[in-house]
Amino acid sequence: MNQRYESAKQIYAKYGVDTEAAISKLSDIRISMHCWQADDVLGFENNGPLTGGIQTTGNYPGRATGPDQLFADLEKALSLIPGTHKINVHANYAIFEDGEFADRDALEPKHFQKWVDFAKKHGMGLDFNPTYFSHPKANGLTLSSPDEEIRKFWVRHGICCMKIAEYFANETGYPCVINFWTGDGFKDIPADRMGPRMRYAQSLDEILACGYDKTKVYPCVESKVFGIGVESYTVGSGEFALSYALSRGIVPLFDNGHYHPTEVVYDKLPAMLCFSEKLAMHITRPIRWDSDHVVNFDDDTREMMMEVVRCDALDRVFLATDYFDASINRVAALVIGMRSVQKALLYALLSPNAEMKALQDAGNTTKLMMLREEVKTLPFGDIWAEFCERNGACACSCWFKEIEEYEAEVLSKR
Ligand code: RNT
Ligand code: ZN
Repeated sequence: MNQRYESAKQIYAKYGVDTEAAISKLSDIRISMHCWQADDVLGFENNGPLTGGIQTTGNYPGRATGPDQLFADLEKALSLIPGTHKINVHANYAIFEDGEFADRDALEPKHFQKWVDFAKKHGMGLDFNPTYFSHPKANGLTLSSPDEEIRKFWVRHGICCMKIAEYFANETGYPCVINFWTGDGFKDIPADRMGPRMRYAQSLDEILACGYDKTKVYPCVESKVFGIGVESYTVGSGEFALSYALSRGIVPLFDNGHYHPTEVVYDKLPAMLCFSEKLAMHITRPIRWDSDHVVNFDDDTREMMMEVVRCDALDRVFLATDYFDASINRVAALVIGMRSVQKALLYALLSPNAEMKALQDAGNTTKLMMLREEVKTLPFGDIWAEFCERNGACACSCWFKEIEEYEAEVLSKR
């Protein structure tokens, strides 16, 4: 018996919080871990720099190059994260056999078979993302392009990706969330703001018309406020993405780095849950801008997870991580970010939410404030440690020793 856990359990019980229920709920939550932190979003095509208004900074040694290294890094990260999760794959991580190459509009399920093998080996599901950047045909607009040839190319890419998403769902047995994001936009003031948006909507309509199993494939559209080199105008703005998703019955995706700095995603979630059965999230840490720092157990992350829990929406919100820091050990970055999301979820599950809601409804804001502050110092760490131990991961910082060993033996030799 773990004495610290037993004592913490009793303290939480005084607040009406059942720690066993919280631990068991958290054990069932699968977070979609993005594959692109391990190699700075470069993918396996090796044909150029990262584009699309996103950027990694830093040159920490040991970046994964090629599928074997990437799989090894993901495997190492997964072994240090409690629970079983999903992997979020991007289309530019297609794996070609010797000499073979397929352009983005000719990708097939077979190019992702190794991802399926990897997922099956770990009992995981896979999510997917078409890649509308880092490609010669993505120098300007993609799905919103006025050039029909370019626009159609990217529509075909979207359709290929829908098929791959369905393949992932069929093979793994878990539904596949497929997220549409493009960096389409303009550096300087556009003369036509509506045209590109009408074309983007048309392109998405053409992709979704390919026909797919709605119980297995969940298409999402991710909005954004601006990107590097795309400062004046973004085609897939917040209003566009929400209106498109709701009007077509697909899923709006919220990346918390994609809003003006004082806008908060934790207030958007409960608003949208009034209208949309499903929502999706990219959990990131924007510092001053969409900087995609590694997720930490901070106020923003806590409040977002608090809303998912309080709205009883754990089965309605698809959780995924999305960040890329090239200045630190990338495997550690994956572990820290995933564990931070789990901590935030646990913190939310350990809050006396029903009582706090009742206090709000009764207008007792004094007691509500008192409670909110008191729970901050409850022995959260003891419950987290118990959760980690029960879910096959180290509870304290000793997991980092494995990172150091891995760095010495594997990463530093690349
Ligand atoms: C970019 C978006 C998008 C990407 C990934 C790689 O700002 O957040 O989700 O990070 O597609
Ligand atoms: Zn994102």
